[in-house]
Amino acid sequence: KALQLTLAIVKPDAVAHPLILEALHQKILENNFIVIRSRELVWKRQESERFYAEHAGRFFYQRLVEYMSSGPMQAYILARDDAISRWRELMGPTKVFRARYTSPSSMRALYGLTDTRNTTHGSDSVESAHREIAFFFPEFNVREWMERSEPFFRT
Ligand code: DAT
Ligand code: MG
Repeated sequence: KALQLTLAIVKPDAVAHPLILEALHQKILENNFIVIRSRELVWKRQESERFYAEHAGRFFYQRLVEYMSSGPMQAYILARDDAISRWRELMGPTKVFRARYTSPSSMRALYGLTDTRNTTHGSDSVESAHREIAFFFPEFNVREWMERSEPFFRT
């Protein structure tokens, strides 16, 4: 099966706890994701605003932007078949209380603090995955990686 790439973030609340970060890494590996790139970074407020521009004006936007620039986070390019939907399935629903009722073993159900501080991010479409990979890893060329490396990982 062909691999698909997605952009995943472990958000600041989860990076701040080493055991939670380790549990999330275990989830990544247990679920047969390949870590293609990984970097730690801290966003300036403007980067946070730009990444979440689609939510500008929503009641949680200021809170979200402030939180996402409040400390170190870890960003990953992950690969597997159906990576985008499989990663979002592991994350669980956006809202933590809903996650706890409907997907109690999801990452947000287990580790989420609030609807904003909800542990992880995952791209929601092929287009957003490409846009978000470019945002975090500007030197990474998706098309070139697919041509050169993807065949070697194919299962
Ligand atoms: P997701 O992260 O599941 O793709 P989204 O794209 O709708 O969700 O929203 C982006 C982030 O904004 C989300 O991870 C946390 C925050 N957010 C979304 N809806 C919220 C709400 N109702 N209350 C508080 N924060 C919210
Ligand atoms: Mg989203």
